Amino acid sequence: MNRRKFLQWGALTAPLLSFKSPGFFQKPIVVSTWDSGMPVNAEAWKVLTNNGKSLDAVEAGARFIENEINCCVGLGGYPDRDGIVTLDACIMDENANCGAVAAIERIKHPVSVARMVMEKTPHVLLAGAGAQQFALENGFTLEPQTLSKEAENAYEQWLKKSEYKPVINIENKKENGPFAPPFFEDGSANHDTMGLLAIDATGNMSGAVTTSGMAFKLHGRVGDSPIIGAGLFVDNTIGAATSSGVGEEVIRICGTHLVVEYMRNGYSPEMACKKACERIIQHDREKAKQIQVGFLAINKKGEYGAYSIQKGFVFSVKSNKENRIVPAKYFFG
Ligand code: SD4
Repeated sequence: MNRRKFLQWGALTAPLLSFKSPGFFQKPIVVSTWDSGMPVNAEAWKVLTNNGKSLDAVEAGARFIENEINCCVGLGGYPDRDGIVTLDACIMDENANCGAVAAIERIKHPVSVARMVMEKTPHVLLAGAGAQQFALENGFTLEPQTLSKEAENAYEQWLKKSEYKPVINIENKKENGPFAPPFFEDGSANHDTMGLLAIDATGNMSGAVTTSGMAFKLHGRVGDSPIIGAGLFVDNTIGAATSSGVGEEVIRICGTHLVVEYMRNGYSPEMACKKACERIIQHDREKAKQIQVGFLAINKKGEYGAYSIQKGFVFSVKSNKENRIVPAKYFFG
């Protein structure tokens, strides 16, 4: 392509690239996955309106939902195939500092362990028994190895068929109340994830993710949620993204890193999320029709947007002007 043609092409595509998402310039702001993000945002908002740092805000939001024993995030979540709850979490700040824990057991606040990995060690990710050991050495308490009542019921049901079958949009629990864990007669697999992104009053951006991962997974399975660049990515000069859904598909495309790179190339948060979903669909369209993946992103201006493969992905927004649940656009539904 010669220079003239290139410039013409640029002029034609510029309006597309500057496509505006439904959001508008604003800070502070916090966005989070699913409708269960509303009370999570409220918790983060307390920090943000107190001139707090975005890093403290996302940690506070994630801790709030980890505390909800009747929620599928945290120790109240559904177990793996062997009946054990294993948790994944990560956190990332405006200076590209990041920390994560994967497949950690019997620790109530994996997001805070992730933050400690970030702040106290030269590492990014600790897994399994080592992550638990690190948590215990740093003042966290070992919780009992029990399942919540709902998780136990679901696990018993699931054992009848023992079939690993992720359920699309299981996280959208409006019908069951904001925190009620979904319960299915046939024990079909459930999962849940809280991903949140915040910009504080100084304009700095952070993100956090916490999850019990896909229910009835193999013991030791790690999803996208604690993987920096898959379940979460923050570039303070550009924007941040988080994901929910079948983590293997997100890992395969380095999903949230891809979303941020699309924003770097001029796409709006919503278009960047759409293009990342497209990447998954391009790999295997028929398979993609059977699964859910949703991306949520925010850019430096405080514009936000999301996109999912299936209908039903929603996210929550809180700023000075908004406090609402927003449905994401989607490919199939
Ligand atoms: C995982 N991405 O473990 C997570 C699951 C999830 O809502 O997002 N659930 O693959």
